[in-house]
Amino acid sequence: SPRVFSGVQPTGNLHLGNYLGAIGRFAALQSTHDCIYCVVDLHAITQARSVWGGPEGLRESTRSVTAAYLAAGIDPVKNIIFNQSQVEAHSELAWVFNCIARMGWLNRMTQFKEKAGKDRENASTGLFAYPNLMAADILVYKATHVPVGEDQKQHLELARDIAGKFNNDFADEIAGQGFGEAYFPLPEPLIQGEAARVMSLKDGSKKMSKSDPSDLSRINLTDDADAIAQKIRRARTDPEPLPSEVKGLEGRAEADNLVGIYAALAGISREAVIAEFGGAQFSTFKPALADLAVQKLAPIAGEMRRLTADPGHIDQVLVDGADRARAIAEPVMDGVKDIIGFIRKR
Ligand code: AQP
Repeated sequence: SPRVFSGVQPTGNLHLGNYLGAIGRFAALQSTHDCIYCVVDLHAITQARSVWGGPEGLRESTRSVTAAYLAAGIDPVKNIIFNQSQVEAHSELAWVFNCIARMGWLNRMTQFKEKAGKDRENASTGLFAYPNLMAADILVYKATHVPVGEDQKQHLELARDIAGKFNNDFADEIAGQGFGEAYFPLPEPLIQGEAARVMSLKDGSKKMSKSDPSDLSRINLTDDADAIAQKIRRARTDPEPLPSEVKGLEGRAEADNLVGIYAALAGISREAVIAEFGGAQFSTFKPALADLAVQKLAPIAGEMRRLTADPGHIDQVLVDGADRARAIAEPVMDGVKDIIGFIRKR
């Protein structure tokens, strides 16, 4: 049956991009798929300590991402919710994939270039190998579908390349041990709908991001109604009113972003937003957008606050989820060991 895997890094404030591109879509998949949703704490430490906040910050963010999953309606009994570092197989398979992926493949990853910035010599080797760990996260469950924002598409293509190369390099052993033609499925991205890529409120050419130094560039899931309204009011726009047709948004990145956010929050198309607001000034559209954002986000923020007030409960959700995740991942990892020729206890 189709299996979904996705993850979010515990690296600080979750924002509207994380919600509309990822977390907000996760719950919808639980009726049709087996879903595994991970808090990828091993990924978080690929960046500077100041980004993930040190041990206290990491624990707090891990609980906060878990709370966001639960607040977004993901059922932790029907699905699996856990933090990555509790399931050792992620690290084990990532090492194998470090030996499958090629330097040339990783050299093409744009996220590394963006996150490493100018000081590439000083980036961690973990940040460089990040996509190999991400491939391991997905493939250690033989997941077939991965709901992510558009920014992760390139990493997913790399995961497919890694799965394909492993299947190919060990084709004889895979067949010989009765695993059939391929050991790993080639996972497919699920990138759907409006606002799969939410842009910064201050610069329509950059994605909304946790690590942007300007808090005005993003709407955090924990922002209150005043903060949301203020950030939308101060969002950068051009001076023209909204166009009367969607194609009039071309070349107007900031306007397009706000229309896309409205569409995604309302669960309608950009066309429907323009049908309602075409010709309107931003002084009319922005307050409507702020009201909608508050209406959609306030209940999630409230539920996250309620859940994080009881860290013991959240930690138990993660421990239980990790036990169930391990039960799937370990046999897959045992197969990898047998295929490669690592001797293990039987
Ligand atoms: N701006 C965005 N629009 C749509 N989707 C987005 N995602 C992130 N930013 C946007 C999606 O959120 C999921 C989790 O992302 P992550 O926390 O694992 O890491 P990230 O992609 O590096 O996200 P951030 O928030 O922008 O963090 P920093 O600042 O560290 O780079 C993913 O599915 C991602 O696609």
